[in-house]
Amino acid sequence: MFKWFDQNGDGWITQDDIEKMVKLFTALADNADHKNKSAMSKGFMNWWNLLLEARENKASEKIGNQEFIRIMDAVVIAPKNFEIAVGYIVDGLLGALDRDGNGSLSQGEYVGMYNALGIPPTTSAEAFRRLDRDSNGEISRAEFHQALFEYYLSADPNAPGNWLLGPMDVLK
Ligand SMILES: [Ca+2]
Ligand SMILES: [Ca+2]
Ligand SMILES: [Ca+2]
Repeated sequence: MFKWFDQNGDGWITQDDIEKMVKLFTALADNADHKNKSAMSKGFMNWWNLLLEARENKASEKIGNQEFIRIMDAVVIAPKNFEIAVGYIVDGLLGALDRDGNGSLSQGEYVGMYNALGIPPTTSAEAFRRLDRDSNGEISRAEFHQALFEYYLSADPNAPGNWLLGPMDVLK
């Protein structure tokens, strides 16, 4: 994940990298979809501010790999922080992908994420099946959130949420 955030690959996360992540994610939304673009943008900026506030070396505004992992474990996964960082991004992402506006993701809408992020869609059908826990053919907001929490917090390698990691791995 650090490698993904470090968009220019210089071994540090800086505000430039976060702004590139924002561009990558907001490009998923329709041009006129300011609501979801702004949710994703706020989420990444809140995340960046959490990293900045918790960093040890206040003299420079950059975060290294070890410190990133430490702050993720100690600060970002606290429910209150997770919600305003990752939660905002997830809500904006779901809203942007939900083209028919019914509040959940069909398989076609879900695959849109793979295409837009440049992830080969080979695992998307399997991932969709696993994330759609009640097998009703749609990924609900609750199922999407649960997947994200498991992706970050679950120690169980078989947790369905880890299927989100599959596509993310491709980006490393
Ligand atoms: Ca960087
Ligand atoms: Ca939908
Ligand atoms: Ca479902």
